[in-house]
Amino acid sequence: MASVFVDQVKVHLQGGNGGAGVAAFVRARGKPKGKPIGGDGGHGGDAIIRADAGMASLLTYQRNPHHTAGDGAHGKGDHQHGRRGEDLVLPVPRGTLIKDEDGTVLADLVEDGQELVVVRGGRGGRGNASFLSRTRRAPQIAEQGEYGRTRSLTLELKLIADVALVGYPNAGKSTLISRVSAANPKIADYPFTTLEPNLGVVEIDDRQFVMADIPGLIEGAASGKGLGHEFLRHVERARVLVVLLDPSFLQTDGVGTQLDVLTSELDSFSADLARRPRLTAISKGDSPEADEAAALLPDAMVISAMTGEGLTPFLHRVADIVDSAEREAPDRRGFVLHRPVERPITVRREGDAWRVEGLGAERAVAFSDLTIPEAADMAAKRLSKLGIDDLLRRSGAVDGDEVRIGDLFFEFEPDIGEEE
Ligand SMILES: Nc1nc2c(ncn2[C@@H]2O[C@H](COP(=O)(O)OP(=O)(O)OP(=O)(O)O)[C@@H](O)[C@H]2O)c(=O)[nH]1
Ligand SMILES: [Mg+2]
Repeated sequence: MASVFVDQVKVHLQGGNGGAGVAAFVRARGKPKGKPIGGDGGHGGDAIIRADAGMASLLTYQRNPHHTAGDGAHGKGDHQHGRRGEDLVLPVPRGTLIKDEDGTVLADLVEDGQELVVVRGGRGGRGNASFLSRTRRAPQIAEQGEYGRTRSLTLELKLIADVALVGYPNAGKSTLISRVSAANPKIADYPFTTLEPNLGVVEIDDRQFVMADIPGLIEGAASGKGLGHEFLRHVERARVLVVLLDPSFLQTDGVGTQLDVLTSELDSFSADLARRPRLTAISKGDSPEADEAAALLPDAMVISAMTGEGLTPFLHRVADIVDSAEREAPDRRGFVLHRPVERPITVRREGDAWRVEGLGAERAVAFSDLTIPEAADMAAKRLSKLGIDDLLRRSGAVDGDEVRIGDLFFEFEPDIGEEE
């Protein structure tokens, strides 16, 4: 159980490329131009992030952060459309937050199967059969497939534990979890032995809950001292907190002070955490100082992970509080934000030229062969319709300037295509 706990990774995902449409004709006797029969390219596969109850950590993405969805196949003659590219599905543990590069939370995947399409595959290009119209009987043109986009995202896992053990360094948290569950964290008589949270399933009679052992907290933890701040995020998701106080000579603060410090750190971290049900326990009940501590805090339960003293009633009490917390606040629902992934069209200087960016602009010129007058004409009309001529002119472009869209370089001639 004491596996390495990766809780934040950056992934770089790419949608599949769209397949190209094709320009093809079938020649029928007596019809010199032939009938267009070029099929469309298939769309590229999407990149999808999906919560999966079988996943325990984000470790695999730390080792391997780059993933790409399948490409769409090219269209063929005879009206055959290319096959759609295969979707890329990344399974993540429940409780994973997805953030974009600005830090905006896009989804909080809590339930098994909950998913978010994070990158759409590139669109397949249309074949010339799609351009057939009453005025265009023999279209020579076909579109290219769109490139799959790349997107970098941060995945962040917050533990989903029923109970989190909160206490000073050395309070005996790791010893306790190793005694009551299969978790097997490192234990030592120096502070900050635990650097990463450990999860363990606790079973008592026929009851069961998940306990988290987190690194020790010290005064100022909520504002970043020690290891505290980082790990209080994990505590946030636990339904119940067990505040574990250490009566032994290892601590300079007495149990009363420990309780005050821990309480104020939890409360100042978040209002949400301040309302969390809590149980206070004194650890190391076998130690010579335990009786004195117990007399100071008569409401606290006294336990010893070493001898097992008090553990059975303690675990039942924890299970009771978990049960009632569960009844009051059923599972938190995750959410998925649906927002347009397309960026608006922008123009910027690139050396002496103008670079136009945005999916719409790239789509407008994505023909397989722009030397065909028909294709060039249609591209110019699309650009003008999107307002790109205006945008360029407002940015300061003049006739004859070089304009770049995707891989395409051409001269700015704002009059083309403006009649329609
Ligand atoms: N006598 C006695 N000693 C204990 C008991 N539980 C833990 N200890 C000792 O206390 C010391 C600290 O134990 P840990 O379990 O590593 O403490 P921790 O709270 O996980 O510490 P950090 O990970 O540093 O925050 C070790 O030397 C343990 O052997 C107990 O019930 N009785
Ligand atoms: Mg520990």
